[in-house]
Amino acid sequence: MTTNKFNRRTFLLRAFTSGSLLLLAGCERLSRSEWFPKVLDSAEKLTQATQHLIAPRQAMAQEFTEADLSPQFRSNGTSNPENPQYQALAANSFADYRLQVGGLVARPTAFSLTGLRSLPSRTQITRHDCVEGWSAIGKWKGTPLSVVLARVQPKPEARYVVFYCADPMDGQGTRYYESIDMDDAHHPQTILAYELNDQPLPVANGAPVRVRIERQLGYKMAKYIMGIRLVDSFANIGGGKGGYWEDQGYEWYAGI
Ligand SMILES: Nc1nc2c(c(=O)[nH]1)N[C@H]1C(S)=C(S)[C@@H](COP(=O)(O)O)O[C@H]1N2
Ligand SMILES: [Mo]
Repeated sequence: MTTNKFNRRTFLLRAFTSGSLLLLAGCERLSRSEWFPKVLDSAEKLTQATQHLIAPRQAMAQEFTEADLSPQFRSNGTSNPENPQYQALAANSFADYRLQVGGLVARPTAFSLTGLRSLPSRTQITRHDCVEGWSAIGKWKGTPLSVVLARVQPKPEARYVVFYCADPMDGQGTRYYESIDMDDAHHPQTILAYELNDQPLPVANGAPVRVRIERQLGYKMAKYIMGIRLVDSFANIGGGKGGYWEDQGYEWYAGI
């Protein structure tokens, strides 16, 4: 049984990576054979690597060069959270900051800024597109979210990653928050950024940590991240739509 599954998986991996016309012919023939539908049934059991190969969502966002950098990366939305706890952390250069990662994970962990910086990092020069109609190219450095997830070990039922931010959005205790699914969470360009243009992330752009999700619009890229939770639903979080702007009517999936 196990050997059988392995063979099918190996076959599919080869088929999907071969990129040949023979494959198409093969698929047509296979679809009429008896066991092919069974393979499709077990599609969810395919390795994540295989899914990435076949899912266009996993394509990389364009990356640019230093020559393309915008002279200045503007700030939008909150530029300095009116939150006493945040202000106290900022006053001490975020030495006491702890990124709390919990929810549906086997090992809830609090990461200091030094701790995050000591993990493997990724640097990328990308274009940020805001729905309000402006773009800017910036150079971001940070910890791939996949690295952090590997540390905390998401449980199988985890479906979304929710980012909880420091900035109050009204007088009622509503704070900015956002969420993405596990595909975006594992995308190589999804990073917890702590540097912008070779400098520690400025407060105006989300210090000490903000997320970059390069295939989505600007409002997905939560700034001032204080906590991350893995959940199986966001029905009971905020207005239940998966983000502050989503609760006001924006699309949850803001792919570009
Ligand atoms: N916590 C928080 N994150 C946020 C926002 C915000 O107001 N608060 N604004 C969003 C929007 S609409 C955009 S376009 C970008 C702006 O990022 P920037 O300030 O680095 O330009 O952050 C996004 N993330
Ligand atoms: Mo935006």
